[in-house]
Amino acid sequence: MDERTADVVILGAGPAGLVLANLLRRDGVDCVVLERADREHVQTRARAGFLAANSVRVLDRHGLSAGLHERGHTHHTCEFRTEEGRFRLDYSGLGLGEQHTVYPQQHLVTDLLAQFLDSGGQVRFGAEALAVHDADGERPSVSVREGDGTTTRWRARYVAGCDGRHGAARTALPPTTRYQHRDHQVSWLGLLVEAPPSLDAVGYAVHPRGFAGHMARTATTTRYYLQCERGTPADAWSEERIWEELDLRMGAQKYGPLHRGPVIQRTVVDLQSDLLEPLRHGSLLLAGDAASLLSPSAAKGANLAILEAELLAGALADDLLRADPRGLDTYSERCLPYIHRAQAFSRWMIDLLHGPEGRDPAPAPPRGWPRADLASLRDSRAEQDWFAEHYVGV
Ligand code: RFL
Repeated sequence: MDERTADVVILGAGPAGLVLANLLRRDGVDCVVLERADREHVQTRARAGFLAANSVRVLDRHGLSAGLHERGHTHHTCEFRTEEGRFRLDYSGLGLGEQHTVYPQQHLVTDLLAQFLDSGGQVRFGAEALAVHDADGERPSVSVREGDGTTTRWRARYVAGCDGRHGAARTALPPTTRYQHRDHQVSWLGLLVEAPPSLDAVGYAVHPRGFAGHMARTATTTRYYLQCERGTPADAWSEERIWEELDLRMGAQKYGPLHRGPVIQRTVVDLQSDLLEPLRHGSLLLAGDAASLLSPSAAKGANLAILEAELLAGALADDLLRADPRGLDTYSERCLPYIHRAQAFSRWMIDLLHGPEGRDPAPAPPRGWPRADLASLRDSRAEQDWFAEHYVGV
């Protein structure tokens, strides 16, 4: 078997792996990124779009933000709709006064990849990590199936598991790892539509037929969500039915028509969250979705991934270049408060946006009937400040 070495082997070329790779390379740490998919796939996978102010600060700090400042746009308003009425919150004037930058994840990933490769960084596409070995010890290794079908073994000082929820890093964790998982019993049909945004705000519609959401992506694409029954296949609804449901739930008749266009991507997301604790197991460190999964209800996953990647990069550089292990020793405990807050807020958003129908009837929503929450969000400045701080923050 072919053997190779790098000080840090990074599994996965998503936001977590690529921010980490860029920061390590800039610090002069020897690293390689192993990515299961091909480059085209990685650069076109449409997922997140809302970057928190802190994510932009991290990317600014490390010279990784030129693309998002050039092509992204800031966003600071959300609109809640029910059958009874609607209200808007300009969250840039609430809480900490922060706003989002809308920049599709696939564009960010494309930028991060280009910067890493241009600086001489090494990404092996089509290289699937099969297993992480000896994570307990000082010389972990990763067995990898390369694109041509051959198997290689990468030896490292550290392995960074940035390979998402179904990656190899999670399977290398010992049984002592604490695993918390929550199924929120809600499913969304996520749609990417080739049409300009229909409103200048994130739209959240709480409707007896289920939740509907509207999120800008670019001048010509918009993401919509429709709550659907668990188990609904992604292609079950015709485009006609999709637009009927969106019109109805978003109150298009009352509040204005939605810009229609072809649905260019559809996926069903079962809203779930989980956490593997601690985030470090010997020489294996987790970041991004590999460490904790968040439901997309509050748009936190990519933002946590960026935050954790920066913390991990600093800790690895301190250890490898300056023989200072403190950052790695405390990596997990420094990340956990951010994860806990993001998960708590995402849960709160799920309760806010969904009625009891479509949810598991067993655990009652902790905050009661969601419209009471909506009313206090509409009327209470204290509630609005709290919302804004958590909505944009990580
Ligand atoms: P990623 O992006 O999943 O990247 C992991 C990479 O690892 C590769 N991989 C492997 N490579 C080698 N060997 C293996 N064995 C491998 N197994 C997997 C994969 O091919 C992939 O390239 O994880 P990362 O970097 O942790 O980033 C996490 C984010 O992608 C995720 O949290 C967000 O997309 C979540 N999310 C959102 N987050 C936000 O902050 N704001 C949003 O607006 C937002 N919208 C969303 C979202 C997620 C969504 N879905 C699809 C669940 C909207 C949606 C619809």
